[in-house]
Amino acid sequence: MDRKIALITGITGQDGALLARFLLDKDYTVHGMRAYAATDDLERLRGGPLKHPDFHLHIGDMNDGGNLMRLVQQIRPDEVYNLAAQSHVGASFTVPEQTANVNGIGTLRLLESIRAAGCEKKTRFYQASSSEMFGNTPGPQDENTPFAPCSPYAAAKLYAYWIVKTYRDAYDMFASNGILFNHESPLRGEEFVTRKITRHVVRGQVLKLGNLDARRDWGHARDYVEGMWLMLQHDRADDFVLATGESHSVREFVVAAYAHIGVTLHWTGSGVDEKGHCAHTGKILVEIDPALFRPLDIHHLIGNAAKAKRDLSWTAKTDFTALVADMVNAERTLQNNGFCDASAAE
Ligand code: NDP
Ligand code: GDR
Repeated sequence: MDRKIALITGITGQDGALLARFLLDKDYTVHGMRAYAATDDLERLRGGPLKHPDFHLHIGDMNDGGNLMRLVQQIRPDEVYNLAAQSHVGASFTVPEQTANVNGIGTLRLLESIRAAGCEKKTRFYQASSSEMFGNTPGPQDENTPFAPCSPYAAAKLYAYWIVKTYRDAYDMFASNGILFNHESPLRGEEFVTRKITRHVVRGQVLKLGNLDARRDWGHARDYVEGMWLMLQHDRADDFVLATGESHSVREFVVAAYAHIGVTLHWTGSGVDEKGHCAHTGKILVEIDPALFRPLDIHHLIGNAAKAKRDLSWTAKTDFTALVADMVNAERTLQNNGFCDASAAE
């Protein structure tokens, strides 16, 4: 059988790097698209894909339709994984137009590129949709839960979700939405709360946070990239939630990360005056920074991935405690060696 060819947008991100490894292990030829960057942004790919003979890097931008068309025409991929995004929800309030362009219209540009290359019957398309689209609709959220986005990020992702469904129905394209709940790993960007927590905990730095009571359904990104692939191996295009079915607050994540290094936290005060102290020494370890609260936030996300279990035989394999342990351990390795190979952080 011929080797399959995959194109991954957002290759320099957490999921792009992990998916590239996963597909190379399955003997795919992998083409990764990265945005032009004046500085080196290939850190996450260094541990594996960059050295692999079947891995190819391309410069491309979700805001540049001509560039996307040339890439798709040249590569003629069997599978496209559209992971590129301005993915920070808080930042989307600061750069809403940029977010709409990349996350929303960018998806349309990529779908049109597939059509323009005459690949609409050949190429299977995965769209990185998000649990953020549910907003504050009560959970557990599944594929039938009404959407109620409450950030420019989620509104843009919802446009992309619908345009994927529209192209599936209008042009009979194999185009699927993975509605993924939060997934983390040692490769998570430092601007996201879990990685920010593990970095500060390991370095013993005072951790300044916003909303401690937000609850998220946190899984391990390694499990979720497998789910993306399974969606494109299914016998028909469809939409799937991937989640663990368990939720924890930001506060619980902090407590678990500190517990993993043997520190118990003691909380005092309330609201913006709340502080987390080391129960043993009294030293302040956690403070609230009002600037980190978002204009709107989601209080509680918890997913129901029963459909993915039934149709794809997918379940999240890594539980909350194991996820926290993996991230803290990897952070320690990074601090000690100045280098963290994600493949070592299993
Ligand atoms: P990251 O932020 O780590 O990666 C996003 C990637 O998109 C980066 O490589 C970034 O490059 C790239 N990108 C940004 N703008 C452009 C552009 N204009 N053109 C080309 N590339 C661009 O996100 P994750 O890996 O965590 O997530 C992958 C996808 O899944 C994203 O679409 C995200 O919104 C979505 N998602 C993620 C979830 C999670 O919990 N991780 C949950 C649900 C959905 P650069 O760094 O150079 O800007
Ligand atoms: P999220 O992840 O917004 O769920 O989006 P993030 O880790 O940014 O925030 C989770 C919750 O933590 C609260 N929070 C803080 N967040 C950050 N980043 N920094 C802080 O200091 C902080 N303090 C408290 C937030 O208010 C929020 O409630 C992620 C991204 O990967 C999206 O791209 C993806 O679609 C969703 O997950 C599912």
